[in-house]
Amino acid sequence: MKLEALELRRLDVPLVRPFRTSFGVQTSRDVLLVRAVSDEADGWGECVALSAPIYSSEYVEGAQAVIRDHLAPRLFKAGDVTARAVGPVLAPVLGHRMAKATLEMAVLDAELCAHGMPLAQYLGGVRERVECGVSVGIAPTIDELLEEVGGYIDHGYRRIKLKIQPGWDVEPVRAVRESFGEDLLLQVDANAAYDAGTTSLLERLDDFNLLLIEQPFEEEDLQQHASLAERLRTPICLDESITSARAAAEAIRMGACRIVNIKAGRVGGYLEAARISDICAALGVSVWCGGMLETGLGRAANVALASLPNFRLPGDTSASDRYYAEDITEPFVLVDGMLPVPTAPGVGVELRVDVVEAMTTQMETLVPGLT
Ligand code: OSB
Ligand code: MG
Repeated sequence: MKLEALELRRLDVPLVRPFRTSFGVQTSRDVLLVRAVSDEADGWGECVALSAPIYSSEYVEGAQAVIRDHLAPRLFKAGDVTARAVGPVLAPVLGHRMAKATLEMAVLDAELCAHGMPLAQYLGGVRERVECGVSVGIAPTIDELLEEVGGYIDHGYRRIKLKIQPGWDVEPVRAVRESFGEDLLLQVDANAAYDAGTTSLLERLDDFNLLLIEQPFEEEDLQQHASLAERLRTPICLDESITSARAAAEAIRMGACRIVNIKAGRVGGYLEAARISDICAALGVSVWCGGMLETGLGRAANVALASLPNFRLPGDTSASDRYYAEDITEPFVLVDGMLPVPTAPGVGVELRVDVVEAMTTQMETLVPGLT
Protein backbone atom coordinates (compact mmCIF):
# COMPACT_ATOMS: atom_id res chain seq x y z
CA MET A 1 0.00 0.00 0.00
CA LYS A 2 1.43 3.37 -0.93
CA LEU A 3 0.71 6.13 1.57
CA GLU A 4 -0.28 9.31 -0.27
CA ALA A 5 -1.28 11.61 2.60
CA LEU A 6 -2.03 11.76 6.28
CA GLU A 7 -4.88 14.02 7.32
CA LEU A 8 -4.74 15.14 10.95
CA ARG A 9 -7.99 16.36 12.42
CA ARG A 10 -8.71 17.64 15.93
CA LEU A 11 -12.24 17.45 17.31
CA ASP A 12 -13.82 18.80 20.45
CA VAL A 13 -16.43 16.30 21.59
CA PRO A 14 -18.45 17.27 24.70
CA LEU A 15 -18.91 14.57 27.37
CA VAL A 16 -22.43 13.96 28.72
CA ARG A 17 -21.14 14.56 32.27
CA PRO A 18 -17.81 15.60 33.75
CA PHE A 19 -15.44 12.66 34.30
CA ARG A 20 -13.39 13.07 37.50
CA THR A 21 -10.42 10.84 38.28
CA SER A 22 -7.54 11.10 40.75
CA PHE A 23 -5.61 12.99 38.03
CA GLY A 24 -8.20 15.59 37.02
CA VAL A 25 -11.62 16.40 35.56
CA GLN A 26 -12.59 16.24 31.90
CA THR A 27 -15.70 17.86 30.47
CA SER A 28 -14.98 17.24 26.82
CA ARG A 29 -12.69 15.05 24.74
CA ASP A 30 -10.00 16.71 22.65
CA VAL A 31 -9.67 13.99 19.99
CA LEU A 32 -6.98 13.65 17.32
CA LEU A 33 -8.05 11.59 14.32
CA VAL A 34 -5.71 10.57 11.53
CA ARG A 35 -6.86 9.54 8.10
CA ALA A 36 -4.40 7.50 6.06
CA VAL A 37 -4.94 8.09 2.35
CA SER A 38 -3.42 5.36 0.20
CA ASP A 39 -3.51 4.13 -3.38
CA GLU A 40 -5.74 1.21 -2.27
CA ALA A 41 -8.13 2.49 0.42
CA ASP A 42 -8.36 5.10 3.17
CA GLY A 43 -8.27 4.30 6.87
CA TRP A 44 -8.84 6.08 10.16
CA GLY A 45 -6.99 6.07 13.47
CA GLU A 46 -7.95 7.66 16.79
CA CYS A 47 -5.34 8.92 19.23
CA VAL A 48 -6.07 8.12 22.90
CA ALA A 49 -3.79 10.82 24.33
CA LEU A 50 -5.60 13.23 26.66
CA SER A 51 -5.26 17.00 26.41
CA ALA A 52 -2.75 17.13 29.29
CA PRO A 53 0.08 14.73 30.28
CA ILE A 54 -1.59 13.65 33.53
CA TYR A 55 -2.56 10.02 32.87
CA SER A 56 0.68 9.31 31.02
CA SER A 57 3.51 11.44 29.67
CA GLU A 58 1.84 11.79 26.27
CA TYR A 59 -0.74 14.45 25.45
CA VAL A 60 -2.66 15.27 22.32
CA GLU A 61 -0.74 18.36 21.17
CA GLY A 62 2.54 16.49 21.65
CA ALA A 63 1.20 13.47 19.77
CA GLN A 64 0.20 15.65 16.86
CA ALA A 65 3.63 17.32 16.82
CA VAL A 66 5.57 14.04 16.92
CA ILE A 67 3.38 12.60 14.16
CA ARG A 68 3.91 15.66 11.99
CA ASP A 69 7.62 16.17 12.60
CA HIS A 70 9.01 12.67 13.21
CA LEU A 71 6.65 9.77 12.55
CA ALA A 72 4.88 10.75 9.33
CA PRO A 73 8.15 11.55 7.48
CA ARG A 74 9.48 8.07 8.36
CA LEU A 75 6.31 6.36 7.18
CA PHE A 76 6.27 8.28 3.91
CA LYS A 77 9.93 7.41 3.33
CA ALA A 78 9.27 3.70 3.89
CA GLY A 79 7.49 3.53 0.53
CA ASP A 80 5.13 0.56 0.60
CA VAL A 81 3.62 0.18 4.08
CA THR A 82 1.64 -2.48 5.86
CA ALA A 83 0.25 -2.28 9.39
CA ARG A 84 2.85 -4.87 10.49
CA ALA A 85 5.64 -2.65 9.17
CA VAL A 86 4.52 0.50 11.01
CA GLY A 87 6.00 -0.52 14.39
CA PRO A 88 9.45 -1.43 13.01
CA VAL A 89 9.57 1.66 10.73
CA LEU A 90 8.79 3.95 13.68
CA ALA A 91 10.97 2.12 16.23
CA PRO A 92 13.93 4.55 15.94
CA VAL A 93 11.67 7.19 17.53
CA LEU A 94 11.60 6.32 21.23
CA GLY A 95 8.39 6.24 23.24
CA HIS A 96 5.34 8.13 21.92
CA ARG A 97 3.34 4.92 21.83
CA MET A 98 -0.04 6.65 21.63
CA ALA A 99 1.07 8.64 18.59
CA LYS A 100 2.50 5.50 16.95
CA ALA A 101 -0.67 3.54 17.73
CA THR A 102 -2.75 6.18 15.95
CA LEU A 103 -0.78 5.77 12.73
CA GLU A 104 -0.77 1.99 12.98
CA MET A 105 -4.54 1.99 13.45
CA ALA A 106 -5.09 4.23 10.41
CA VAL A 107 -2.85 2.07 8.20
CA LEU A 108 -4.43 -1.13 9.55
CA ASP A 109 -7.94 0.16 8.84
CA ALA A 110 -6.93 1.09 5.29
CA GLU A 111 -5.21 -2.25 4.70
CA LEU A 112 -8.13 -4.30 6.04
CA CYS A 113 -10.65 -2.23 4.06
CA ALA A 114 -8.61 -2.90 0.92
CA HIS A 115 -8.75 -6.66 1.69
CA GLY A 116 -12.35 -6.72 2.92
CA MET A 117 -11.40 -8.16 6.33
CA PRO A 118 -12.86 -7.07 9.67
CA LEU A 119 -10.38 -6.12 12.42
CA ALA A 120 -11.69 -8.75 14.86
CA GLN A 121 -11.02 -11.51 12.33
CA TYR A 122 -7.51 -10.18 11.64
CA LEU A 123 -6.69 -10.08 15.35
CA GLY A 124 -8.08 -13.56 16.03
CA GLY A 125 -11.35 -12.64 17.73
CA VAL A 126 -13.64 -15.47 18.81
CA ARG A 127 -16.79 -13.65 20.02
CA GLU A 128 -19.66 -11.90 18.25
CA ARG A 129 -20.39 -9.65 21.22
CA VAL A 130 -18.44 -8.58 24.29
CA GLU A 131 -19.45 -8.03 27.90
CA CYS A 132 -19.32 -4.42 28.99
CA GLY A 133 -18.48 -2.63 32.18
CA VAL A 134 -18.51 1.06 32.97
CA SER A 135 -15.94 3.31 34.62
CA VAL A 136 -17.57 5.67 37.13
CA GLY A 137 -15.83 8.92 37.99
CA ILE A 138 -15.35 10.41 41.44
CA ALA A 139 -18.72 11.95 42.37
CA PRO A 140 -19.45 15.06 44.45
CA THR A 141 -21.30 12.99 47.10
CA ILE A 142 -21.98 9.33 47.91
CA ASP A 143 -25.68 9.85 47.13
CA GLU A 144 -24.87 11.13 43.65
CA LEU A 145 -22.50 8.19 43.14
CA LEU A 146 -25.23 5.69 44.10
CA GLU A 147 -27.64 7.34 41.72
CA GLU A 148 -25.15 7.20 38.86
CA VAL A 149 -24.18 3.58 39.54
CA GLY A 150 -27.88 2.61 39.82
CA GLY A 151 -28.52 4.14 36.40
CA TYR A 152 -25.71 2.10 34.83
CA ILE A 153 -26.94 -1.11 36.47
CA ASP A 154 -30.44 -0.39 35.12
CA HIS A 155 -28.90 0.04 31.67
CA GLY A 156 -27.47 -3.47 31.95
CA TYR A 157 -23.76 -2.91 32.53
CA ARG A 158 -22.21 -6.13 33.75
CA ARG A 159 -19.65 -4.65 36.08
CA ILE A 160 -18.94 -1.35 37.76
CA LYS A 161 -15.51 0.24 38.14
CA LEU A 162 -15.21 3.05 40.67
CA LYS A 163 -12.47 5.64 40.35
CA ILE A 164 -10.82 6.08 43.76
CA GLN A 165 -8.25 8.25 45.50
CA PRO A 166 -7.25 8.68 49.15
CA GLY A 167 -10.37 10.08 50.82
CA TRP A 168 -12.71 8.62 48.19
CA ASP A 169 -12.22 4.88 48.57
CA VAL A 170 -13.47 2.85 51.54
CA GLU A 171 -16.75 4.76 52.04
CA PRO A 172 -17.90 4.91 48.40
CA VAL A 173 -16.95 1.24 47.90
CA ARG A 174 -18.83 0.25 51.05
CA ALA A 175 -21.89 2.27 49.98
CA VAL A 176 -22.00 0.72 46.49
CA ARG A 177 -21.46 -2.79 47.87
CA GLU A 178 -24.21 -2.35 50.50
CA SER A 179 -26.69 -0.74 48.09
CA PHE A 180 -26.28 -3.13 45.15
CA GLY A 181 -25.35 -6.39 46.85
CA GLU A 182 -22.65 -9.03 46.88
CA ASP A 183 -23.38 -10.26 43.33
CA LEU A 184 -22.43 -6.98 41.67
CA LEU A 185 -19.13 -7.31 39.83
CA LEU A 186 -17.24 -4.38 41.34
CA GLN A 187 -13.68 -3.13 40.93
CA VAL A 188 -11.73 0.08 41.58
CA ASP A 189 -9.14 2.16 39.71
CA ALA A 190 -6.74 4.46 41.57
CA ASN A 191 -4.76 5.84 38.60
CA ALA A 192 -1.60 5.73 40.71
CA ALA A 193 -2.99 7.96 43.50
CA TYR A 194 -1.57 5.95 46.44
CA ASP A 195 1.86 5.70 48.02
CA ALA A 196 3.52 4.07 51.02
CA GLY A 197 1.71 6.47 53.37
CA THR A 198 -1.79 5.62 52.14
CA THR A 199 -1.45 1.86 51.53
CA SER A 200 -3.49 1.02 54.65
CA LEU A 201 -6.59 2.43 52.89
CA LEU A 202 -6.09 -0.11 50.10
CA GLU A 203 -5.77 -2.92 52.65
CA ARG A 204 -9.21 -1.99 53.97
CA LEU A 205 -10.66 -2.49 50.47
CA ASP A 206 -9.80 -6.17 50.78
CA ASP A 207 -13.06 -6.74 52.72
CA PHE A 208 -15.39 -5.81 49.84
CA ASN A 209 -14.90 -8.76 47.52
CA LEU A 210 -13.63 -6.61 44.65
CA LEU A 211 -12.73 -8.19 41.31
CA LEU A 212 -9.49 -6.24 41.28
CA ILE A 213 -7.69 -3.07 42.33
CA GLU A 214 -6.31 -1.24 39.28
CA GLN A 215 -3.00 0.66 39.33
CA PRO A 216 -2.76 1.81 42.96
CA PHE A 217 0.83 3.10 42.68
CA GLU A 218 2.87 5.01 40.17
CA GLU A 219 3.67 3.61 36.75
CA GLU A 220 7.29 2.68 37.38
CA ASP A 221 6.88 1.20 40.85
CA LEU A 222 6.34 -2.50 40.13
CA GLN A 223 7.97 -3.49 43.42
CA GLN A 224 5.40 -1.66 45.52
CA HIS A 225 2.59 -3.35 43.57
CA ALA A 226 4.21 -6.75 44.16
CA SER A 227 4.49 -6.21 47.88
CA LEU A 228 0.86 -5.05 48.18
CA ALA A 229 -0.24 -8.06 46.10
CA GLU A 230 1.36 -10.36 48.67
CA ARG A 231 -0.72 -8.84 51.44
CA LEU A 232 -4.13 -8.74 49.70
CA ARG A 233 -6.63 -11.39 48.61
CA THR A 234 -7.97 -8.96 45.97
CA PRO A 235 -5.96 -9.26 42.73
CA ILE A 236 -3.90 -6.27 41.61
CA CYS A 237 -4.43 -5.22 37.97
CA LEU A 238 -2.03 -2.91 36.14
CA ASP A 239 -2.96 -0.25 33.59
CA GLU A 240 -0.41 2.61 33.34
CA SER A 241 2.56 0.28 34.08
CA ILE A 242 1.83 -2.00 31.11
CA THR A 243 3.52 -0.15 28.26
CA SER A 244 4.56 -3.20 26.20
CA ALA A 245 4.52 -7.00 26.05
CA ARG A 246 7.91 -6.98 27.79
CA ALA A 247 6.59 -4.79 30.62
CA ALA A 248 3.61 -7.12 31.02
CA ALA A 249 5.79 -10.22 31.23
CA GLU A 250 8.08 -8.56 33.77
CA ALA A 251 5.21 -7.31 35.94
CA ILE A 252 3.67 -10.79 36.01
CA ARG A 253 7.01 -12.48 36.73
CA MET A 254 7.55 -10.10 39.68
CA GLY A 255 4.10 -10.79 41.10
CA ALA A 256 3.07 -7.15 40.58
CA CYS A 257 -0.26 -8.10 38.98
CA ARG A 258 -2.57 -11.06 38.40
CA ILE A 259 -4.76 -9.27 35.83
CA VAL A 260 -3.84 -6.87 33.01
CA ASN A 261 -5.82 -3.96 31.55
CA ILE A 262 -4.90 -3.69 27.87
CA LYS A 263 -5.25 -0.39 26.01
CA ALA A 264 -3.94 -0.51 22.48
CA GLY A 265 -3.02 3.18 22.50
CA ARG A 266 -0.89 2.89 25.63
CA VAL A 267 1.16 -0.01 24.20
CA GLY A 268 1.76 1.32 20.67
CA GLY A 269 -1.12 -0.29 18.81
CA TYR A 270 -3.52 -3.19 18.33
CA LEU A 271 -0.78 -5.57 17.21
CA GLU A 272 1.21 -5.15 20.43
CA ALA A 273 -2.08 -5.33 22.36
CA ALA A 274 -2.82 -8.74 20.84
CA ARG A 275 0.75 -9.90 21.66
CA ILE A 276 0.23 -8.85 25.28
CA SER A 277 -2.98 -10.84 25.41
CA ASP A 278 -1.10 -13.91 24.12
CA ILE A 279 1.79 -13.53 26.57
CA CYS A 280 -0.62 -13.09 29.46
CA ALA A 281 -2.53 -16.20 28.37
CA ALA A 282 0.70 -18.18 28.31
CA LEU A 283 1.43 -17.00 31.87
CA GLY A 284 -2.09 -17.80 33.08
CA VAL A 285 -3.15 -14.16 33.41
CA SER A 286 -6.54 -12.89 32.17
CA VAL A 287 -6.84 -9.52 30.51
CA TRP A 288 -9.61 -7.04 29.81
CA CYS A 289 -9.97 -4.12 27.43
CA GLY A 290 -9.49 -0.69 28.96
CA GLY A 291 -10.73 2.55 27.47
CA MET A 292 -9.67 6.18 27.13
CA LEU A 293 -13.10 7.77 26.52
CA GLU A 294 -12.77 6.92 22.83
CA THR A 295 -15.34 7.98 20.27
CA GLY A 296 -17.20 5.29 18.34
CA LEU A 297 -14.16 4.90 16.10
CA GLY A 298 -11.70 3.89 18.81
CA ARG A 299 -14.39 1.98 20.65
CA ALA A 300 -15.15 -0.13 17.55
CA ALA A 301 -11.51 -1.22 17.49
CA ASN A 302 -11.52 -1.85 21.25
CA VAL A 303 -14.59 -4.05 20.95
CA ALA A 304 -12.79 -6.04 18.23
CA LEU A 305 -9.78 -6.44 20.54
CA ALA A 306 -12.05 -7.51 23.42
CA SER A 307 -13.33 -10.37 21.24
CA LEU A 308 -9.97 -12.18 21.58
CA PRO A 309 -10.05 -15.35 23.70
CA ASN A 310 -7.96 -14.16 26.68
CA PHE A 311 -10.20 -11.12 27.29
CA ARG A 312 -12.07 -12.83 30.11
CA LEU A 313 -13.39 -9.90 32.16
CA PRO A 314 -15.89 -7.20 31.10
CA GLY A 315 -14.08 -4.21 29.58
CA ASP A 316 -14.37 -0.42 29.82
CA THR A 317 -16.11 -0.64 26.46
CA SER A 318 -19.26 1.29 27.24
CA ALA A 319 -22.07 2.42 24.97
CA SER A 320 -21.83 5.76 23.15
CA ASP A 321 -24.43 7.41 25.42
CA ARG A 322 -22.25 6.83 28.50
CA TYR A 323 -19.79 9.31 26.99
CA TYR A 324 -21.37 11.43 24.28
CA ALA A 325 -24.77 12.87 23.43
CA GLU A 326 -23.70 12.66 19.83
CA ASP A 327 -21.04 10.16 18.73
CA ILE A 328 -19.04 10.60 15.55
CA THR A 329 -20.08 7.12 14.31
CA GLU A 330 -23.38 5.27 14.48
CA PRO A 331 -23.91 4.98 18.23
CA PHE A 332 -22.86 1.81 20.05
CA VAL A 333 -25.94 0.60 21.93
CA LEU A 334 -25.80 -1.82 24.85
CA VAL A 335 -27.88 -4.98 24.38
CA ASP A 336 -28.12 -7.21 27.45
CA GLY A 337 -24.96 -5.62 28.83
CA MET A 338 -23.00 -6.33 25.67
CA LEU A 339 -21.80 -4.57 22.51
CA PRO A 340 -21.70 -6.25 19.09
CA VAL A 341 -18.29 -6.81 17.51
CA PRO A 342 -18.23 -4.94 14.18
CA THR A 343 -18.29 -7.22 11.16
CA ALA A 344 -17.63 -4.70 8.37
CA PRO A 345 -14.12 -4.53 6.88
CA GLY A 346 -11.41 -2.69 8.81
CA VAL A 347 -12.38 -1.03 12.09
CA GLY A 348 -15.90 -1.45 10.75
CA VAL A 349 -17.69 1.83 11.44
CA GLU A 350 -18.52 4.83 9.25
CA LEU A 351 -17.77 8.35 10.39
CA ARG A 352 -20.75 10.71 10.33
CA VAL A 353 -19.22 13.38 8.14
CA ASP A 354 -21.57 16.18 9.23
CA VAL A 355 -20.92 15.54 12.94
CA VAL A 356 -17.17 15.28 12.40
CA GLU A 357 -17.16 18.55 10.43
CA ALA A 358 -19.19 20.35 13.09
CA MET A 359 -16.82 19.23 15.86
CA THR A 360 -13.57 19.88 13.99
CA THR A 361 -11.38 22.56 15.56
CA GLN A 362 -8.29 22.13 13.42
CA MET A 363 -7.02 20.25 10.39
CA GLU A 364 -3.69 19.71 8.66
CA THR A 365 -2.68 17.48 5.77
CA LEU A 366 0.76 15.89 5.53
CA VAL A 367 2.14 14.65 2.23
CA PRO A 368 5.39 12.89 1.25
CA GLY A 369 8.32 15.27 0.92
CA LEU A 370 10.69 15.41 -2.00
CA THR A 371 13.45 13.45 -0.26
O1 OSB B 1 -7.47 4.66 33.91
O2 OSB B 1 -8.77 3.43 32.81
C1 OSB B 1 -8.33 4.55 33.06
C2 OSB B 1 -10.29 7.20 31.10
C3 OSB B 1 -9.27 8.03 30.72
C4 OSB B 1 -7.99 7.76 31.13
C5 OSB B 1 -7.72 6.64 31.92
C6 OSB B 1 -8.75 5.78 32.29
C7 OSB B 1 -10.06 6.09 31.89
C8 OSB B 1 -11.21 5.30 32.30
C9 OSB B 1 -12.45 5.35 31.43
O3 OSB B 1 -11.26 4.65 33.33
C10 OSB B 1 -12.46 4.22 30.46
C11 OSB B 1 -13.52 4.39 29.39
O4 OSB B 1 -14.69 4.17 29.69
O5 OSB B 1 -13.17 4.73 28.24
MG1 MG C 1 -7.05 2.69 34.62
